[in-house]
Amino acid sequence: MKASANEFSFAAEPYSVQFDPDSTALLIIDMQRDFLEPGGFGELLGNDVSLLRSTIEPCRKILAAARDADIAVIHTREGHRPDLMDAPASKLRRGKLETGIGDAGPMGRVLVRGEPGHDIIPELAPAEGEPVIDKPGKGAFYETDLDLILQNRNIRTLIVCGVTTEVCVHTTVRQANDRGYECIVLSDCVGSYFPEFQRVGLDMIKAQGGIFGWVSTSKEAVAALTKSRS
Ligand code: TIU
Repeated sequence: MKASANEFSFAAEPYSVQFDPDSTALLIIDMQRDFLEPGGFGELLGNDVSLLRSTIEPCRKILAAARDADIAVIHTREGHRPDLMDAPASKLRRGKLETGIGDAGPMGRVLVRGEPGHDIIPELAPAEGEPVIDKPGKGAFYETDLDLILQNRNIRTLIVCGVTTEVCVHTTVRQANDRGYECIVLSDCVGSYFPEFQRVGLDMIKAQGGIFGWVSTSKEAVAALTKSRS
């Protein structure tokens, strides 16, 4: 429903949220082979990566809708320089992994930029003109130019997808919220290796009147974006 000039409404929890398509971006977090395919960082951490794959189809739908509606699209990837100089020693040590960050794995060196595992999955490959933010940390605002890119495009609202819900999605949403962005997280477009963390992670975003933002679904988001440009 159109609320005022260029203001549209999004069905969400804990209550519906207004957005202006010109100041809205779709932010897709770390939909990389390293997290979604066997042999990558996610599996080396001991996780069942198949749990994340249900996010691919809803992400594909919202990505197509955002492109059709001419909404800004931004992708992120977690990874490090080949010399690993941007990886804290604590991160390299963490987990006491036999094959860890920077080591050779089935998809190249684990979580290293330029390696096959670091790529975004082919289903969600970035299109020309869609910025890809390479981030060394969990949060997409940490030591990246994401904030600058959003400010230069006058973006105020972020529709957030990606993996994993309680790690990189949560860290990014918390960082965005403190910077004044309004985040709408799509429950079927974010995934966790832990079903309990998925549920609680989403509850934490929308609790207390939307303490970090809103939770909606790809269906609602596709409907809202389609309406905004019809
Ligand atoms: N391990 C895990 O759940 N996630 C990460 O390390 N990175 C992201 O969430 N992208």
